[in-house]
Amino acid sequence: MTTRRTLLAAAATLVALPARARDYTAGDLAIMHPWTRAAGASANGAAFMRLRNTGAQPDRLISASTPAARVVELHTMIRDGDVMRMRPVTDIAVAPGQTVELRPGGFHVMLIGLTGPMAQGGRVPLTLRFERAGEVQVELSVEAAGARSSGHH
Ligand SMILES: [Cu+2]
Repeated sequence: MTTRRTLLAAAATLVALPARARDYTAGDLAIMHPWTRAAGASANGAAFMRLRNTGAQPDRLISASTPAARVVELHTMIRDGDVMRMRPVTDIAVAPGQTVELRPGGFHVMLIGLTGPMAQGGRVPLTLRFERAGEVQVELSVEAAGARSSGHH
């Protein structure tokens, strides 16, 4: 795993990405590349990341908060006929040995009512609360408004 991470870091350096999302750890959980999209004040936003459970116990993301939004919810996307709709979920489970991806079109942390603009290239603080790993502070790297990924995948 260490070798793989080193290779990823080297690849990121070569590509010279505009905004670099960081990785975080909390107990047995790795929170990788947390990111969001540029958006104006009072709009809604969404945060994405990968969650990897390297331990032997299940864990769950149970809530999140940020000063950047009035309300923060955990959402998934469900197919409703031929449209995709967002739906709140009570938690996002991360089983032992699993990696769960929060990404456009799937699970995301919904940022409702941004308290200010999120500018591309900036960083936005986000507190994640896990059932086992507890509270983790991360920073979202703000990518372009229409970005489909953090550019690290
Ligand atoms: Cu949503």
